[in-house]
Amino acid sequence: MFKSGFIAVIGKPNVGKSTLINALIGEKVAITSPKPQTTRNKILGIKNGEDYQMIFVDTPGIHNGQSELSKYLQKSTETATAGVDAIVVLLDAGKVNQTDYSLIEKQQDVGVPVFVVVNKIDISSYEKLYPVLAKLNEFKFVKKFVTLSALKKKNLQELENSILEILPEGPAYYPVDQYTDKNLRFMVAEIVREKALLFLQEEIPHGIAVEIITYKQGRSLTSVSAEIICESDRHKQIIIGKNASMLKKIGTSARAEIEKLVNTKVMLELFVKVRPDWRENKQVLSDLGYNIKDL
Ligand SMILES: Nc1nc2c(ncn2[C@@H]2O[C@H](COP(=O)(O)OP(=O)(O)OP(=O)(O)O)[C@@H](O)[C@H]2O)c(=O)[nH]1
Ligand SMILES: [Mg+2]
Repeated sequence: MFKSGFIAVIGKPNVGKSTLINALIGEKVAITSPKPQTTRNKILGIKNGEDYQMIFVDTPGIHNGQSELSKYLQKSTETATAGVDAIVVLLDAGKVNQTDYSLIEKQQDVGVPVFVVVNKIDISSYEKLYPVLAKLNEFKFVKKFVTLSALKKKNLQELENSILEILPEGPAYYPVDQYTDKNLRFMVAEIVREKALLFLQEEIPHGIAVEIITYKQGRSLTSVSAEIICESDRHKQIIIGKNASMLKKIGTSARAEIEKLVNTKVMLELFVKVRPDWRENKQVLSDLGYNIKDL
């Protein structure tokens, strides 16, 4: 019997949703960063077993911003649980609060098995964890509670086994050699954004987007030019840095990773462009792939 199904992974920003999906798939499907609001799209991570296909849906962390971009992110998360076969609500062991409890409670209405997974146990003590687990146990409808570390790949098997148990019989929805629904162009833009998130500080990360301008893949060389879009001249200066040092740092780090992904040498040209209102402009958002109508 072949089993297959969709599993949405939801939770507050920064709890480790993308890290968990990457760890389960064993490939980098989604970018991760210490800054909240890293993921902006619903991204599928496909885990292919001999007799199953688990399709994990990565989602933007829940938050209540007011910008058009925020509305897009909120809608992505809301629609992510429609039609899935199971839901994983992910919590950060050290930061569980009322928002998490409300989110768990809400999933009861969806009517599919819900798993509550407490992540980052590598940096949490049992004394701290115990009251959290006691409180979580009050949610009787939850199918299973799992504690794990996505980063250290600890106890992933227990989650996998539990999901496999409830996975319905079904076909492989995607070719079995495919591990994501996104194309290389999308992933290249995301890698550039990840490096920018990593190296830039304070308010800038939330205010940037990356757009691929040209993408030419040859046999031994892939040429990419991309624009980092930001919201002000001051941000532009910081992103470029003194003698273009910051842009070089982002570019060098991104290029090394893109080379591994596309398996050729990579020429990466980065430009920085100011678009003060990009997070509010529906047309620009749509051009960047954040179109609320697609959700
Ligand atoms: N110590 C520790 N850190 C972790 C673990 N899992 C994730 N992290 C870190 O937590 C941060 C956030 O991880 P992400 O996977 O980007 O979190 P996310 O939930 O996808 O965040 P958004 O996309 O912003 O909603 C990163 O710095 C990860 O390295 C874990 O098990 N242990
Ligand atoms: Mg994420």
